[in-house]
Amino acid sequence: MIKVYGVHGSPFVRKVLVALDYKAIPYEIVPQMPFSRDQEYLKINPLGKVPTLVDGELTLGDSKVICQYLESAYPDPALYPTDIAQKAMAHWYEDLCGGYISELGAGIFFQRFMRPLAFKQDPDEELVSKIIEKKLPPMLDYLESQIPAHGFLFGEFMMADLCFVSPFINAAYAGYEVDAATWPLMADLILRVKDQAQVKSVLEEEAKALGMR
Ligand SMILES: N[C@@H](CCC(=O)N[C@@H](CS)C(=O)NCC(=O)O)C(=O)O
Repeated sequence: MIKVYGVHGSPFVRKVLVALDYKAIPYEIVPQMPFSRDQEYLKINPLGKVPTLVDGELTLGDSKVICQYLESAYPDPALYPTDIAQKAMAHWYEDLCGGYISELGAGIFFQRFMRPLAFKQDPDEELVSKIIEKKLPPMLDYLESQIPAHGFLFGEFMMADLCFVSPFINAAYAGYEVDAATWPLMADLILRVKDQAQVKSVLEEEAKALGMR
């Protein structure tokens, strides 16, 4: 059976679990904390990051690569568009949201959620304000400009929709909500993605793991 190394709460682990659930592929989660520098784990993922997916002889250590592998190996139901230009856009969205925008969401999450909880330190509110007031608005303006008035980014729910929303799920754990008056399409997409059955069930597990339920 496929193994996923990681923990609930990571936006990258979330992508992989949603993809597996969406495609109804059985898997087990092997609990693995990020930043642990666990020597055994570094043997299968030298970066020490989560997730890592192990499928028989195959070991992959990056959520984007994992999701693309799952899409090729288990194409139905699809989580990426087949049209070449749309697929390229989906990959661009995944890079942007899993890279820079995810770092911004993680910044808020780390300062306001992890720092007090795990390290008993006060959050750096100056840093958080800079993210919320200066860095996120141009990103949200861009995301807002990409969302159609109806349906999901490519019609049906796909990985790109989860990538748009995921950094803001983590930021919301730390009390940040996207302002629906300024970015109405984005605020609505967040609600609709969170309401997808497979996303909902992974988020329920996250809430338990993060002590919210
Ligand atoms: N590009 C990687 C990023 C994974 C990542 O940064 N995961 C975080 C947890 S949310 C991590 O393991 N951080 C530990 C570290 O940076 O050492 C992916 O998409 O899987």
